[in-house]
Amino acid sequence: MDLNKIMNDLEKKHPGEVEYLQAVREVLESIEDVVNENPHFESAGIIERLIEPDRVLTFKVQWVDDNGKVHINLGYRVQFNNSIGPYKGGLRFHPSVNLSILKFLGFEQIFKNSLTTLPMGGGKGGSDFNPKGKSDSEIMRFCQAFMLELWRLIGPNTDVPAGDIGVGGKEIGYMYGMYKKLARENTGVLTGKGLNWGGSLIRPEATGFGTVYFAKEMLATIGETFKGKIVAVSGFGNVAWGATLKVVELGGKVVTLSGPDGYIHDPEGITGEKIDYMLELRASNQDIVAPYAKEFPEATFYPDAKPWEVKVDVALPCATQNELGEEDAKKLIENGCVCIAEGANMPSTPEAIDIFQNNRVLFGPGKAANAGGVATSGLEMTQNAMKLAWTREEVDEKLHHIMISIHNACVQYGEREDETIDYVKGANVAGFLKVANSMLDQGIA
Ligand code: NDP
Ligand code: 2IT
Repeated sequence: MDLNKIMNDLEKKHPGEVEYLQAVREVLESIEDVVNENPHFESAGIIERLIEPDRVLTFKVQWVDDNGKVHINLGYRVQFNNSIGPYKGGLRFHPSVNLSILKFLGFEQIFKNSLTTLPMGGGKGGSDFNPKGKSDSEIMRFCQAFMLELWRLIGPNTDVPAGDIGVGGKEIGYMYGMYKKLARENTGVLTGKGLNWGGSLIRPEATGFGTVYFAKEMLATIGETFKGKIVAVSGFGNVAWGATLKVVELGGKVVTLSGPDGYIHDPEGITGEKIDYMLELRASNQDIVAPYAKEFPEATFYPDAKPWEVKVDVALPCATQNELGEEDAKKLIENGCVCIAEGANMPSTPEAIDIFQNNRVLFGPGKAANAGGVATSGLEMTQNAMKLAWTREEVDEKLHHIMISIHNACVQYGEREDETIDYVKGANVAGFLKVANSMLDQGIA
């Protein structure tokens, strides 16, 4: 495989799509050997077919705010690859959303979903709509207008969206209500639904829980546990919340959370009512974390800074892409951090990843470490198909088992000669092989 040629061609076709090109390069670099060992992948054009989405759908979303003013946003759905199951992946509502970001997320989703062991292909969608500061009725009208276009493109056996940044249970509810009316059916077309109408227990917690289950397995490879560990978490959204809950349950101490305005350092640990307060902050729709330090005076707010400067044993980036750079990685290593597990998608830059890998610390990339969210979405689809609901314990046990199996797959394909584990390679190769072999089986259609 001529990696440079493939990347140059892709860049020419999609100039300026930096996040997408970054995500593709990272995967291709780590599967290069496997592709070269399997010439039939090359003759079937597997790589070229895999890096280009099946289709990209864009549409206009027009809605009216509470003052009667008309707004126009862009809506997208990127259907990337459905070799192992229906397209599956979240919807992101954030002003930064563009095609490059959704294509990177859709591409990552292919391998992540493959790792879950469940039959789900890769996709992603969203809008540049900014939910910040919007009233509930504005959010409802936007979600309805968005679904007015999206509903034709999705279905319980073709493409099943869920949440991501800016899309939680509330938005899924408004979108589901509109879908049901337009499609005249009541099916599991979205995941992350409310518990009363087809949602799964544990889905809200699943991404964060899964990240911590994965980190627990990583720590076990060096004879360590979460007990007594000091942990930095970034973000204060859905993933950060679930991760904090689980770290505390396993005996660790979470000392940071962050927002776009800066980070909070709480040396006493974020537990109990403080974790509940994260939900309140989030629900306030203001997206700032500074008020935490007013509510809990033992904490300090550091404006325009990142939590990676705090001395911790474990780091869980749970906010957004490229939020942890080279200098941050150096700082974490200098301070003795032994394990980084990505709750967010692609939060570490390529330079930061190199530093983690070269220093042989445990580094779990998002497509493995945060796969628990979509895995539990898959379990929600299973329950919907059976028209049954599992208990909390049943779902949690299945999620835990899936995270252990993803860890095993990373070890199988990522073990280095020095017996440490390259989780990036392990996750990419394991995820890739299942998809590539399915594409071969199904011919060029
Ligand atoms: P939420 O919307 O619940 O929370 C994310 C929040 O983090 C955003 O509102 C954003 O605020 C804030 N944020 C953005 N940039 C930064 C930053 N630099 N530092 C700190 N905070 C920041 O989203 P989720 O918790 O669902 O998603 C977080 C990450 O996890 C994303 O990368 C997502 O793709 C990933 N993920 C989510 C899954 C899920 O099931 N929800 C599953 C797997 C991965 P603002 O809007 O002000 O920029
Ligand atoms: O990035 C992700 O895996 C998600 N946002 C969850 C996707 C899903 O379909 O549950």
